[in-house]
Amino acid sequence: MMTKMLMTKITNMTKMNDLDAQAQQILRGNDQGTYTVPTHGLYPYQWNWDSALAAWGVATFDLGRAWDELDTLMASQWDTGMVPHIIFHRPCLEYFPGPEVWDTKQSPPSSGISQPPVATIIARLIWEQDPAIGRARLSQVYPALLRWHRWWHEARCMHGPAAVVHPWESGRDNAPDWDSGMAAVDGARVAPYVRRDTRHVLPHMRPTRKDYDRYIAMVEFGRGTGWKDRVITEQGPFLMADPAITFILLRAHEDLCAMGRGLGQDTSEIEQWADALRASLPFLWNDALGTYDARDLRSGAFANTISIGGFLAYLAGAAKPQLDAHLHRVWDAVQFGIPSTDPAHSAFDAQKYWRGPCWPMMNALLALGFRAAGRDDWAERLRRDTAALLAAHGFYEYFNPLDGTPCGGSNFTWTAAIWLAWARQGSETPMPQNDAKGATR
Ligand code: 9WN
Repeated sequence: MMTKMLMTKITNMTKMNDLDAQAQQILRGNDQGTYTVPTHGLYPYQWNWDSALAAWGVATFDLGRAWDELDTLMASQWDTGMVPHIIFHRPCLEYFPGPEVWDTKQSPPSSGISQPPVATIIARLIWEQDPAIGRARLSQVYPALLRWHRWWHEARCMHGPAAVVHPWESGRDNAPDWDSGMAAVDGARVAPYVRRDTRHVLPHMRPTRKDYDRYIAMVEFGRGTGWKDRVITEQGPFLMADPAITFILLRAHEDLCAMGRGLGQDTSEIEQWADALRASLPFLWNDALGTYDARDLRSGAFANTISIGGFLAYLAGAAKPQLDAHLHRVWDAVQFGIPSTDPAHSAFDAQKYWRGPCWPMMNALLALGFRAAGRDDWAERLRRDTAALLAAHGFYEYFNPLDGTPCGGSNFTWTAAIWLAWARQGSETPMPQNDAKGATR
């Protein structure tokens, strides 16, 4: 007779297999041949860090296709070295602002700003998965990654830490981290426009109209300069130092060095960038708050926000005891994973985009950091939290960290990808019984 434990184990394994199949199906369904959209409708183009995470997930069942994803992303690189945050491979009216608003005059058409350089971190992970196949594929993308890192160093790290010229460049679009910088942007004079995002997702989960006016004003400014980085960083309406990109870039520099050495390249230039970037970390340390904090590079003011931006310090071996304390306070305050903004912050909102929700892809990056910091126990706790969340609620863009309510887009690429590449690992994953209620319209 089968024991209860054995039956539970078999049930759990069946559920795992179902979830694996579902996740693969989502990635295949969002696959456009040589790149993957984050989700149909809401985000119908190729996004930079989404694509990198897609590659990580796809690598679990088709390594060649995973490398193709990175190739397509890097093929959109500008002559300046910048790799854009959106690549508009084919026309689609479902998204605003589209290629005509950005008007970057690139081929393929793209946006005029970048996104966190997660692609380098992922390239190393999939290279190490099979170094024999990876070596040839890596030699193709390595020069482009190197040029992109040089661009970060020259075009965005001129004040030390990595700066963003638009909240969209941070990937954490409407995090309270950007509120003070956003307040200085005049959105009152933007050309009339129609939003498309709120046709796909409930408006209370998305940024406000006022936020959008300012986002578009920043795009109009960039377009007016002909997308000249120097003019945008010196005279643009918004310039803030982003701890998250700074830490991701530090980790990416380290990964690029490892890959460069593996290819027999001289990596001294990358090491110098990394040294300079690390030396800038004290500038981001908000001692009064005990965290790394976003900082307005025009006024010097801190954002005064405890968020995942600061927690990514583990990824760069830069954590401190005060940060450990905040991390655990914030983590213990919610049911699922690590919330994007401190629940004690006055701007915390459990369902509004980056103002509080839990983002499984962020959990995956944080867990990479915890492992690098030797905190395998934290990484495992986070993995189990994330696996339980996805098993109960499905593959949505992000979630309410208090009760797991799915938010944003459904059938979401990066959530499916991190399930396959990270969250599903290990047999101890708890498998709740309840089903998801969709967030998308
Ligand atoms: C603007 C695609 C992207 C993510 C970002 C996320 C959201 C876009 C938007 O969706 O941003 O880039 O229109 O809201 O904030 O991190 O890459 O998933």
